[in-house]
Amino acid sequence: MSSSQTNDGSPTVFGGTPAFPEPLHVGCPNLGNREVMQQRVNEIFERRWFTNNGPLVKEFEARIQKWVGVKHCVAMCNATIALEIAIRALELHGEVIVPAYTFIATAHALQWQEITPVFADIDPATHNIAPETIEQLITPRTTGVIGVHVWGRPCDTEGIETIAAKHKLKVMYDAAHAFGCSHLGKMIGGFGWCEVFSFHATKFINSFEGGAVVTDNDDIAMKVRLMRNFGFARDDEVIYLGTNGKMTEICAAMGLTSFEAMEDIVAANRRNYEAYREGLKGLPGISLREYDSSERRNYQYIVVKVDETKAALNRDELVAALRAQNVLARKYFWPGCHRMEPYKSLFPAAHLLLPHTEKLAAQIMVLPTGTAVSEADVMLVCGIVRSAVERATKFASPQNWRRP
Ligand code: T4K
Repeated sequence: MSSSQTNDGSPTVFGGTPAFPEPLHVGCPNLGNREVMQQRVNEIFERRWFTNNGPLVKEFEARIQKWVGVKHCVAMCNATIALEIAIRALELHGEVIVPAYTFIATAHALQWQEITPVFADIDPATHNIAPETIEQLITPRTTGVIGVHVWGRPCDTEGIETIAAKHKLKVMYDAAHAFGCSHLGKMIGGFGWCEVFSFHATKFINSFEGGAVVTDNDDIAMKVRLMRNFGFARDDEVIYLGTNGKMTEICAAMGLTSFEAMEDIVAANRRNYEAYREGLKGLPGISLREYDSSERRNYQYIVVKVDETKAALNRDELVAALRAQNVLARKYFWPGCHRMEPYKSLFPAAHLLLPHTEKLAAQIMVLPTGTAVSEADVMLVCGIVRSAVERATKFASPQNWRRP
């Protein structure tokens, strides 16, 4: 028995030593083979080629391209810059429809370039943009739609693209969560005009910081490559407006190392997901978002919905109970982009059109997983959730309301 457990093996949920002596993070990075990584770093030093489309960046792009099955992969310093560059390459302007239930970077990538993000509601069953909400948001200024494959679950690409085609809108996807996932038998990365992956430290595959635009469209790829490197076509010749979106060699080294560990990472994520499923089974008001195993999934996010009408405690109370035990559960994507600046000042009434986003953002918490989290850790986390829910239920039950 560890010091973090009581005599009966259950975690010390209320008071006492935290169940975990060190914080258990959501998004603790997956490492890959450290020796191989160190070897790559040594080679970078020997070559003295640190950035500007070096050999490891080219290798990383070639491997992503092949794995995803697209013609082009352009690696970048992060997904936010990749989104901004992709948006420019598609020549989006005016208004672009995006879900409010996403990481703030999706909206900021538009607003940063003075394009108005118009927030659409989600389908509460999938957490993704609901195609039927898109049409009512289209105005003469609308030029595109950005779907987000939230938690790696693919958007309803057919639904979105049918509406977009009808209104001559361009569609791209924020696939920050969805590397290694498939949809209708095809890898994510091959949908829309282009898609954007994130390789941030907290992601399924990571390059410390990193991202990529993937596309089958030669023209988009050419523009994205130019914009990534200040618009340089060759030495001393700038032919396009650009910025600095380049991925460094050290990031590509990590990206390759992480890519090679992909199957181990999926296996650890899947093992933890199954353990959470078992450990949270039957708890009133607690539902784990299920993965559809008929397609490729990365199992990177453990997403739990807390229904306070059944659990007798709300999401924030449960997150507080977990944090007291050093389990740093996260409330992604609370409170929704529309309730963050500058959007809440720009569109103070946006929430009126976003009932599902509002409800879900208040109910979801994300729990730790990845190669740094063991099955035993998962069982302990589930024990904390179970104790918190059982205790809340006990206090909420009418027989406990009587005076002693
Ligand atoms: N689109 C979507 C849909 C996204 O979710 C994101 C990013 C983007 C676009 C933009 O991609 P990038 O430009 O970042 O490539 C985190 C990540 O920073 C962010 O990449 C991610 N989505 C988002 C969902 O989560 P924060 O603000 O919660 O980050 P932070 O620093 O709190 O880290 C999350 C947890 O990870 C912490 O509890 C600590 C742990 N952690 C973090 C780092 C960096 C570690 O244990 N080790 C580490 O090295 O946004």
